[in-house]
Amino acid sequence: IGSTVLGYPRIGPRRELKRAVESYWAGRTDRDALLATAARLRADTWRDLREAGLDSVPSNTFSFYDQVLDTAALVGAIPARYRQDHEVDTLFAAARGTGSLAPLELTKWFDTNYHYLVPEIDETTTFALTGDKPLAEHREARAQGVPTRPVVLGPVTFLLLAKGVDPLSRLDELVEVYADLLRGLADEGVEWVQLDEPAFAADRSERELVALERAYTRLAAQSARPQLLVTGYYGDLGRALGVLAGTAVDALAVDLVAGSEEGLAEVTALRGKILVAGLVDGRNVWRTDLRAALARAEALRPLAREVVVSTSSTLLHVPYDLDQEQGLGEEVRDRLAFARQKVHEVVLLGRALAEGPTEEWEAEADRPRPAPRHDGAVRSRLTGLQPDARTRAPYADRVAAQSDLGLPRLATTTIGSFPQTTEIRTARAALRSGELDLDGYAERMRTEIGRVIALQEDIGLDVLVHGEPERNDMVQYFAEHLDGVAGTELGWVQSYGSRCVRPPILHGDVTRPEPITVPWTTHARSLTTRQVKGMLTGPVTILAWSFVRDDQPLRATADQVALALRDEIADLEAAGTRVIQVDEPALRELLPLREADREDYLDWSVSAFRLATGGAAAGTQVHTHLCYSEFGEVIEAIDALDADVTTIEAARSKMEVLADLSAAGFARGVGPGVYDIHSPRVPGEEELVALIAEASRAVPGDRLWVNPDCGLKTRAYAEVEPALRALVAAAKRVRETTTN
Ligand code: THG
Ligand code: ZN
Repeated sequence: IGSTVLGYPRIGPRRELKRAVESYWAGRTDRDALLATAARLRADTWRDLREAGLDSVPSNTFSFYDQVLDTAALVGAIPARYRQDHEVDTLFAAARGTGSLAPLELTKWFDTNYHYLVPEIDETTTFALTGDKPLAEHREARAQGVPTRPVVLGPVTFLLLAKGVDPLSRLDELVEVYADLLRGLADEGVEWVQLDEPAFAADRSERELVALERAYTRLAAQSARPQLLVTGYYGDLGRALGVLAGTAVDALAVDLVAGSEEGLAEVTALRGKILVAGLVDGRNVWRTDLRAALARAEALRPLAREVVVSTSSTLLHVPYDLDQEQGLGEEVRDRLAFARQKVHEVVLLGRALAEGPTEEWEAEADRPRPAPRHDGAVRSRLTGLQPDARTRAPYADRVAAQSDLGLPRLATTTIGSFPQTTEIRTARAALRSGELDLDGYAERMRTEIGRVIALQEDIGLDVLVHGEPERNDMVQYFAEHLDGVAGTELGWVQSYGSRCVRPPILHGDVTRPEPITVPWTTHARSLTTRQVKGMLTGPVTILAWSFVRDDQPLRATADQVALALRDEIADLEAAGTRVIQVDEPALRELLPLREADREDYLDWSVSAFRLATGGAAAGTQVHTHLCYSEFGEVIEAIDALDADVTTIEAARSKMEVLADLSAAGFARGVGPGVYDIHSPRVPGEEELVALIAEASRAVPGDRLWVNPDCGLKTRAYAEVEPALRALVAAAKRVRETTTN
């Protein structure tokens, strides 16, 4: 194979696919226009990868929405209820729902910031080869003169990601469909196929490893088939590597960035295989140290029949092209590589491995790499921290010190953001284009804050928020206001479907040049006598949704961010703010795939949160907010955050979290979300009364908060206002009819 990459971004260098798809959804363009844009994006990708000099170019890395959904369509596993006349409409119906149907469930893809649609497998699922996307795209590329290697999600990972009663029990049937697929590809002259099994970078049971062995023994035994490359990225394959090497598959890809060489030498069966060495980081944006990578590749040679250079994972998680960025300073730019630059690194390494270092390789390897921004002050502050810097006064003392906040039992609040209206977006666009100056912009934001405060007073909420009109994204906003962090102009990365994010780049020591949120919160407080919550994004979430420097432990970067937030909290307090929320929606997200790595992660993440909040006075009520319902594995960590009030997503998990929390001994304030903001549906007062009453049986009224389950920025006022009125009325009724 020589040199290759395991996958590539697909939204288009300027989000062309997002625009095409959303315009098709809105009925502004027809299907042919959508298909034409998609074909052009694929063609551009194959041409670029070919011209860059890759020996093996992947295909089937394109997707209209999600590759797991595509795989479901390929093997006949899209539930019949979604079926439409045209395949692309079926995909969109399953992904987005229809007037009468809810969509498939969307959830996080391993430990990345990408989200996939969860296949539903039940007794009505009949696996069959019902699509030809891998073959069709291979033909399309070949017509363009580019032979490609189709990439398909592997059968075992597909079933492990699916929901239903024991999907893995359907493996043998599914593997026969993959065998059909391989036969068809071989008939067409396809030489290599890549099957991705990232589920095996996480802990797997004996039964799951046996399933893996069974699947690949069968697929490799197929007589008419392309050569098989099996990957398992986002970490070490662990025992799965030996299992796969023991089958007759032809090549194995290992992630040498999230994982390591450790243990490869013991897998003697690897010696007969092609080893695809993932040396160029597929998930982060740093340039590769080519000398170190080449040395590692050389050292692998005795362990395999042939060594091929590749990326550690698909490049789906990094932006397209550094050359599109105009605003990055050289001291940052010269340390970066986006997808296109990473392809070039892979090509250079592949050639250097085959023929020895070329002049071009030397030049790139020696191109100076500026040192990260160094800030002695933040470093000495961290080394000189007092032992109690991460510990607040005992909870009972805090409760006493906060008693003058004047809050009722079953206090009501919201999570922080209010709807982002057209006026807000227009003002932001006008600021960007220069039509509006900073003062004019700030004036519009203050007007909006005034509106939101007046509305909350009228509704009768107890703890108000300023509504966050000035924030585009809760991480990007803070990143833009910190030193040591860079933003991009076109560094978009797919989050789910047509939705993208532009992760900031945490490239150097982080400091806060001046207060970030204080003027907005202070303005909001000046308009009301009620408490207004200060709103911050926590250090773990800032790291989780950014590209983070890899020259020091995450722990060290998290603590620097935490100190900036600690100072922001001190400034909010000094300005008179008594309630401050530090959001950590991503705490669960960043949880490592392997159990063995979790203790260390939970230790640094909880420590960083506590460093951010540990300077708050006893009389300051610290809130935190966590999204997503699967809290089981992190419940003790949530407790260890030691926040006075924790609001959580619970509407969809029917208050089950409350039981989990009390079982874990959680005894501080808690606000289980009482309605689902992800849906436009307005909850009725009666159902809210029932939910709040149920919650009040588990949590005493002075610790129970009543709130929606997440921020309101994606909703419209037409839904938000009646929903909040119902929420306040319901809380009041339960307050009057209960005594605990
Ligand atoms: N911010 C960031 N990362 C996130 C989330 C976030 N990761 C997890 C989760 N939330 C992902 N959810 C979304 C929800 C909406 C959008 C993206 C990710 C979204 N993006 C706009 C789009 O694609 O049109 C662009 C937003 C922008 O202009 O910045 O709607 O909340 N960092
Ligand atoms: Zn949330």
